[in-house]
Amino acid sequence: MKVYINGKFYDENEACVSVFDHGLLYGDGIFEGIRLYKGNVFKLESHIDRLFRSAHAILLELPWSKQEVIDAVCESCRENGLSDGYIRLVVTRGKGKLGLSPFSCHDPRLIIIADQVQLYAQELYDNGLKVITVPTRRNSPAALPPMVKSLNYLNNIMAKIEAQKLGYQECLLLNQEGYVAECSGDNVFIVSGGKLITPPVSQGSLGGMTREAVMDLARELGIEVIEKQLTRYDIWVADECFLTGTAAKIISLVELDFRSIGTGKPGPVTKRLLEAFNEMTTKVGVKI
Ligand code: PXG
Repeated sequence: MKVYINGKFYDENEACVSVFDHGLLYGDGIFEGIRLYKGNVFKLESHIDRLFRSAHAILLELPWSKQEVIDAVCESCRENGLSDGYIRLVVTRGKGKLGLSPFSCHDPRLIIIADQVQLYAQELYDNGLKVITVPTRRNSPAALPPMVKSLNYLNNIMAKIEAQKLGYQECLLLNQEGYVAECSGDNVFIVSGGKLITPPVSQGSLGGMTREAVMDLARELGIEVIEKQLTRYDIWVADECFLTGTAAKIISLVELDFRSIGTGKPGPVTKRLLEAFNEMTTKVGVKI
């Protein structure tokens, strides 16, 4: 595999950054996870827009235009002969002096890894996922806004560890007020009374690309979409629940905190949305 760093491709064993890169020293940087479906990069412009918003939020000036980053992503896919896969885009603050100040860093690194994606096992798509709420709360937007896709993912990692130690693959995180925020790397939806409901991103989640796509698809299918605050109870008593994310796509959640959700099996609205989503991903996107 060839890895792109600032305009050049390196063999995966030779692709590296300095140990003085603040991305490593302080988690000072940002990233994107993007999917390639049948030669089409899904929502590429939207991902790059989000990357630039994340950069703006952490006062990281990117020396590349959006188009240059888009071209680099497509080139990385071609270089690796990919037509389906996963693109991990990372921007680090770059090499600098020891100390928190980012102002000694003058050369950010743009790293692009184009690889295969690891999915949940098919069995979990067929039967749904069981999830537990963990004690770790989602970062407060007043500390590190969850809208920033930063290299500082310890909040999510701690939550994931807590779930895995208890034998679960994914977890639900609540916000500082105890309302539903999101899962460690996925947004949360419920179906209740035929309506699709998800917490607004202001409740402490990332504005997911898959989330956005699913909301658009639901509206096209005539399903009402509502953004409102949710409690764990709302999920326990929902007709259906599912998670959305670039890696997972759409996966049904059939149990939360030992309570089965709906029939305890993936529901009809979830299935319809997944079908519509799968159909769309092969048709839209930027051709590499
Ligand atoms: N919430 C969080 C905290 C995320 O990190 C999502 C929701 C879903 O957003 P998208 O835009 O993917 O629909 C994410 C996505 C990785 C990786 O390499 C992380 C994500 C996606 C893909 C890969 O760890 N996070």
